[in-house]
Amino acid sequence: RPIGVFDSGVGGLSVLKVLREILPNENFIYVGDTLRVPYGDKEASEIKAYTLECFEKLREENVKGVVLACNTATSYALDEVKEKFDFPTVGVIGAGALETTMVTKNKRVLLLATNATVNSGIYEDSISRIDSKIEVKAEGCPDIVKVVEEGHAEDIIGFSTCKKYIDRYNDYDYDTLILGCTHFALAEENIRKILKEKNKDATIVDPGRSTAIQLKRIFSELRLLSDSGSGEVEYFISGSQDDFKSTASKILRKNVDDLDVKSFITK
Ligand code: DGN
Repeated sequence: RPIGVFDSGVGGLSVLKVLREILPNENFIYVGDTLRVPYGDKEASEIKAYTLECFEKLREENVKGVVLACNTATSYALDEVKEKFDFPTVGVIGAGALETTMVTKNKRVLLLATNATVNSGIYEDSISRIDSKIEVKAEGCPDIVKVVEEGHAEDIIGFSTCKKYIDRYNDYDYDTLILGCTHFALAEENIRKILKEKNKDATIVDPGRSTAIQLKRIFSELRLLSDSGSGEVEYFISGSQDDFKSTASKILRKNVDDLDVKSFITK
């Protein structure tokens, strides 16, 4: 049975990439709610309802477990999906918060995320439960989601969009930057370049990557890992196939025709 990966859009592809590297003998089902992306400026009730609906699709595809590869959905819907679905689900925030506490030395952290994740305060809460002395400043960056969905994660448009937000913290002495939205991990190279231009020596934490590593450990303990898969991925998306294929092929550096993309209908 495949492992499910869910995001509101293409952001979860950053997590899928890592999962395929570290679990080459698994197959995957990717569900992206590209029709209703972004989730980041929606009400909590909507984020929950949409996430639950997409999990129904994952159940239909008979997944053995899911990575909730969206920080926004993790913030608002992780408890509910864990309660309602009997396969294990791993959210992206726990592992990211833990890694942050291990990485920061001066205990000053910058979090870039969606407005919804920032408003939930979930990173601050999770981090301060581990180390209450760590200060987190958080910035909602909706435009990064937008340009990444449009395929600009790695170009100059992605660069200037990320820079606009990071520039606001020139006077903040952070040593750790959290990519608190899976879309932002796709722009990591641009973000690294921006920090370098500023001579800013900050460690970048990608919670999606830490989560993939955590999932491998959890699934191995649950004896859910397979040795018969081959890294195949079936994509189910709710929006335009052409838009998804063009952005995903850039991100995955694959030929559009090699992507197995199907549509699913949302309510
Ligand atoms: N990729 C999602 C996240 O990690 O929060 C957010 C994208 C969105 O729907 N705004």
